[in-house]
Amino acid sequence: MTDAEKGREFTADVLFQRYEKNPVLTAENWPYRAHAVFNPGAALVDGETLLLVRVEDLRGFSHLAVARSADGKTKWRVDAEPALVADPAYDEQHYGVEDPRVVWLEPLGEYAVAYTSFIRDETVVSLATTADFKTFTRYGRLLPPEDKDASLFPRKINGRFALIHRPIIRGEAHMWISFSPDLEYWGDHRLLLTTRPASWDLHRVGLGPPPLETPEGWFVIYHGVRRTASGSLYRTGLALLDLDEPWRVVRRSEDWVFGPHTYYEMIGDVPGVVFPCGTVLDEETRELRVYYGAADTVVALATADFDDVLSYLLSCKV
Ligand code: BMA
Repeated sequence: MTDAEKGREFTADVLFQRYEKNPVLTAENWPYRAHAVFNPGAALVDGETLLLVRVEDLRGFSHLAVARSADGKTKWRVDAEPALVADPAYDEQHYGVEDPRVVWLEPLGEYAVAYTSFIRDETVVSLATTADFKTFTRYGRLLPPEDKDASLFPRKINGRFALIHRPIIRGEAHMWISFSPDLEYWGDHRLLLTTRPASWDLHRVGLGPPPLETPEGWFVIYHGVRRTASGSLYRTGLALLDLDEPWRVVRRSEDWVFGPHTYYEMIGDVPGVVFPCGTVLDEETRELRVYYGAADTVVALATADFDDVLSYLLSCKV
């Protein structure tokens, strides 16, 4: 039976296809000693796909490094040196920097990278901007409590910069949105998207790649966590936020749309994890490329027809 005959054209489980040559990057591709490469941010730079990849060394500490490809799928070129390492001058402990989300930040005319860093043994969110992924302007840590999974929106919303992030508050892990006039002072914190009882995303939720602007609203991919007897399962869901009032969730998928399944997602340092941090949308073909860490070990790619994904999401409730 075809998917259409099963009535599954736009159901969650058929939207994303794994790239047949996955994984696209592994530690073997690295020009220096690395243990694992995963959870990359993504951007289009000079017509090429640039991945800012989390590279874990053999101490277990991570830094960020650049890989480029003309078609975003093949012939990756990896820089000989790391791009961004933890900097104690900005309160970043030497344990490393992780899980970057990259946006082209219109008002600054630069890329903004939000990433996880460590202070007093706790994870927090740091921000840096760059024009070339070689030199970075560091803003340091953004907000005080334990925090992760952050990205700026690509433009100001009603005159303010906006940030989605995932603080841990009283042990709960929900997504929040905060606003700033200058990228330094943050406020108007609002609860955005919460875990759902008994669901696949009951224990934790966190932003995946940066929000993408569409005429219907801000398109968001997020990860949800369910703890099981044999570890945590990290799956992926979708949400749509109001364009002008992005703290309002107007659609949310009830099902996960992408979950760990294949060998490179089930075998590795942390089995059962798909963790997308970057997307590239091909405006001409409408192909959405989602780059994700698989099992905290390798970088993989899933593609989808963006219009099918949006049709599916618009068919969902909140
Ligand atoms: C999250 C983050 C990710 C990681 C995931 C699965 O909390 O730390 O970096 O990929 O756990 O281990």
